[in-house]
Amino acid sequence: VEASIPEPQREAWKKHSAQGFTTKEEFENETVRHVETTLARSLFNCDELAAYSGASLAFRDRLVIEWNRTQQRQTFADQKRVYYLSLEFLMGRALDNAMLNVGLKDVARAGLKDLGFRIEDVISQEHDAALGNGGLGRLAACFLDSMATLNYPAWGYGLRYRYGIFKQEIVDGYQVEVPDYWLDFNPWEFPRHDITVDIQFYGHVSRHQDEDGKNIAVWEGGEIVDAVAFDVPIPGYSTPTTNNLRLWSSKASKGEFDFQKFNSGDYEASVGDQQRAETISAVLYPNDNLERGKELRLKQQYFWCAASLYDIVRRFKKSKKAWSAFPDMVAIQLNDTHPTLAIVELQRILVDLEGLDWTEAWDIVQKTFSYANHTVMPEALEKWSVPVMQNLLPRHLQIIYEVNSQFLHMVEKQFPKDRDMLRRVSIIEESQPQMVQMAYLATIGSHKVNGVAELHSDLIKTTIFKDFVKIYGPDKFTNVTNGITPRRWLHQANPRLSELIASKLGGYEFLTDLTKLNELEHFLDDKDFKKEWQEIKYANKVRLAQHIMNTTGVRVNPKALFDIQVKRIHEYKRQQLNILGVIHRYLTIKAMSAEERKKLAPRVSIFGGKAAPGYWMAKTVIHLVCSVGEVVNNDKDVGDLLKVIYIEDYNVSKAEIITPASDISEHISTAGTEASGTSNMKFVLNGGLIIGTCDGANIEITREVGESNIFLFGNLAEDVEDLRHAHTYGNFKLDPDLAKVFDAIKGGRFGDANRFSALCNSIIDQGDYYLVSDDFNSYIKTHALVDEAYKDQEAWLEKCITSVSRMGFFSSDRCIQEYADMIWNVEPLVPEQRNGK
Ligand code: KOT
Repeated sequence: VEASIPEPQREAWKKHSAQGFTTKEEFENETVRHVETTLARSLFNCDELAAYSGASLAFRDRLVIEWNRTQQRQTFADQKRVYYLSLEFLMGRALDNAMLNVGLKDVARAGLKDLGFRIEDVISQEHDAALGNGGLGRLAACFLDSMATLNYPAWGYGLRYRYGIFKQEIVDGYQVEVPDYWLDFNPWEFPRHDITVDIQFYGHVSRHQDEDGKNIAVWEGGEIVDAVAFDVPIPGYSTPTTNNLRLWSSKASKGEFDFQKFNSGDYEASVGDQQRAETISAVLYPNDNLERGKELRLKQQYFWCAASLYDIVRRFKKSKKAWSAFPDMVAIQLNDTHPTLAIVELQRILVDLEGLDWTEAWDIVQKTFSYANHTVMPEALEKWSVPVMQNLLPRHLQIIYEVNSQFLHMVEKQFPKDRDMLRRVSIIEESQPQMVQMAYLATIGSHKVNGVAELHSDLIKTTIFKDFVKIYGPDKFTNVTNGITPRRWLHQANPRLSELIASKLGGYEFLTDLTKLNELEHFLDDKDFKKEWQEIKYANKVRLAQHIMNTTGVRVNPKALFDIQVKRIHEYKRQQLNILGVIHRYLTIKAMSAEERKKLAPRVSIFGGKAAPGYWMAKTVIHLVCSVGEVVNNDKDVGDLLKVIYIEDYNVSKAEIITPASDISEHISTAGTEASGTSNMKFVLNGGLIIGTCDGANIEITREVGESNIFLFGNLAEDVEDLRHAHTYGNFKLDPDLAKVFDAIKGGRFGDANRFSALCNSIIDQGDYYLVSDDFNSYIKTHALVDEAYKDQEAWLEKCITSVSRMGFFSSDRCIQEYADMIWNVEPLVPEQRNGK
C-alpha cells in the first residue's frame, strides 16, 4: 500500500487524528458545531431538520473514523472479500440505525433534549433511502447489516438512483405516483470524484493480432459514460467493523462531453448529451417481480456491473497475485439475475484485456460467482433480446455465444442425441427475436445457485433448473433461507419489546445471537412479564392508530384485532383474496342481529403497498380496498366491528411503525409463488401471529413456531398445477360465498361496478390463475378460527410469546453465516479490541 505521508510526519497525523464523540457533552458540542459551521445556522434558526442534520453529521464523523480503520484493516489483512451486487438496496433511514449500532442512542437522546429537541422528532426528519422495490432490496439491506455485524470484509455495489421508488399518494381512492427525489441533503454518502470509471456502450468488435501473434478481440467505438463512486458507510452492531456500500452515479465523460458541439455554439445538443449520460442512474425501475426488457434497464445493469468489476479487479491487481488466486480473494454474489452481465464482463477482462486463455479465465469466473434466485414467476425471469444486446454490448454477446456453445458441447457429450435437452438448456432461446436467458447464464457462470426458502429451493430444482440439476448434479443447487436483521426489525422498530426481552434474558445478547430468544419460554407463567408484553403491543397499536388518524382521518379502536397485509401489490400475493374476504365479513355483519354482533371480535383490516405504475390489476385492487373502506367505515351498523384502512406510501420507516402493531398479518400468496417473503418473519418477531398459505418461508416459520401457533389454510403447491389445469378445461366452480361477494360488488355496493369488472372477471371467467376461489372457503373458515382464538387473550398471548421465542432461526446473521460457510468461503476479520470496546 502506498503511504502518502512520509514516516517523520506521521506522528503529527496520529496526534491530531479525529476521535469522534463518546459523551453527551461531546455529542452536543459536535452537533452544535455542525449546525453553526457546516450548515451555517444558529440557535435562532435551528429547526428539527437542522437538528437532524447536525446530529447526523456528528454521528457520521464517528462512523467515518471506524470506516477508514476498517478499510485499512481489510487492505492489510489481504484476505478474501465478498462483493454483494444488487440493483436494489432498500436501506430506510440511517440515523437511528447508526445511533443504535454504535451504542450511543441514549447519549444522543439526552444531548438532543439539552438542545431542546425530542429524539423521535429529529429521527423522523430523515428521508428514507428507498433504492429498492420490496423484499429483494430490503434483503440486501439486512445482509449489509449482518455482514458488518459479523465482521465480514464485504462490500455492497449498487446504483445511486437520483429517484428511488416513487412516493405513493392515494387520491380519491386511486394510487398516484410522485417522484422521490431524495438527495437534497444526504449526509450518509461520500462522493469519490477520484474514483471514476469509463464505461463503454455500443460500437463494434474487430480482431487484431497482438505481439505474440495471438488473435484478440477489440471492442471499439461507441460512446463512453463515466461512473462516479459514492460511498455509504455501513456500521455493524456493537463492532467497530464499518463496511462500504459503493453506489455508482452516471455522468457525461469529460472526454466525450462534446466540446465540438459546445464550441460551435450547439450548446443545447451538448447539454443534451450530458443529460442522456445522467439518465442511466436517474431512476429505479418501479417493478417488483416483473421484467419489461427495456434497453435503459440493460444499460443500467451493464454500467453498474462494469464499474464494479473494474473496481474489484483494480483492487485485486494491487496485490500482485497470480490470476489463478482471484477466486481465493474475491467472492461475488449475484442478487438475482440483474447483475449477470458481471459474469460476462469478468470473462471479457480476463480474456480480452489480460490475455488469459479462455478456459483458464472461465474457470476463474465460475469459482468467483454465485447466484441467488428470488422468484419463479415467469414474468419476472429476465430475458434480453439478442438484437438489443448486439447493439449495446456487441462483444458481450459474442462471449455469451461462446459460453453457450462450449456449454452445449459439454451437454451433448453427457446426453448424446438429446436434441430437446440442448434446446431447453440453451442460453439463447430460439424465439423471434432470439432471447438471452439470464437465469441460465447466471447458473452456468456460477459455482453455486441458491433459492431463498426450502420450498422455493426445491421448486427451482424441479422446474426452471431441472435440466441443470441433471447436468451439474444436485450439489450445485442449495438453499439459504432468508432472514432479517433483529437490530432494525426488533430493537429499532420495537424498543420497548427489545428492552423487556433484555430485562428477562439478562442483556441484549439476543440481538447478535437470536436463538437466545428461546429462553423466553421460561417466562410463560410470569404474570408481570406477560402484562407488560400486552401493554407494549397495545401501545404499538395506539401509535399506529394515531398514524392512521393523522393520515386518513379514520378513528380505529386499538382494542380491535389488527389484521395487516403490507407488501407490494401483486396478484400472486393475493390482496384481492384479502379484500374479498373483508367484503364477506362486512356482508355477514350486515346480516347479523344485534345480539350476534355483540359476540364478534372487532377488527381493523389494514392494507398497504405500492402497485407498479403500469400494473392495472394491482391498481384496481388498491381502488377496491379504498372503495370498500369508504362504505364500511361510514356504516353506522358496523361501527368498531370492522374498519378497512389503506395506509399510503408503505416504505421501510412506515414498516417500523406498522410491524410492531399487528395481532395477525396476512401472507397468503398462491402456494408455490412467493419465494420466501420476509415481512412474515418481521411480524412474528414482533409478537404477531400469521394467517398464511403453505408457501415460502411460512413453511419454515411453521416448523419453528409449531402448527398450533400459526393459521394455515389453502391448497398446497403440489396441487396448484392440477387445479389450474382443471380450470382451463371447464372444471371451475365459483365458491358460493365468493359468488355473493361478487354480487355485492356488481350490485354497486362499493361504487361503480365497472371499475372492478376486470378484477372480478379474472377470477370468475378467466381461469382464476391464482386460485382465489379454490382457497376462499378455507380462508374464511380460518379467519373464523382467528376470531375465536383472539377471544381468549391469555392463550393468544401465550402463542405470541412462544412464537417470538422460536424465531431465532430467521436472523439474517444465520443466513449470512450460511452464505459465508457454504458459498463464499470467507472468514470474518475480527478487529482487535480498543479501549475496552
Ligand atoms: C424480480 C425482478 C425485479 C425486481 C424484483 C424481483 C424480485 C423480488 N424477485 N424476487 N423478489 C422477492 O425477493 C424476496 C427476497 O428474497 C423474497 O422474499 C420474495 O418472496 C420475492 O418475491
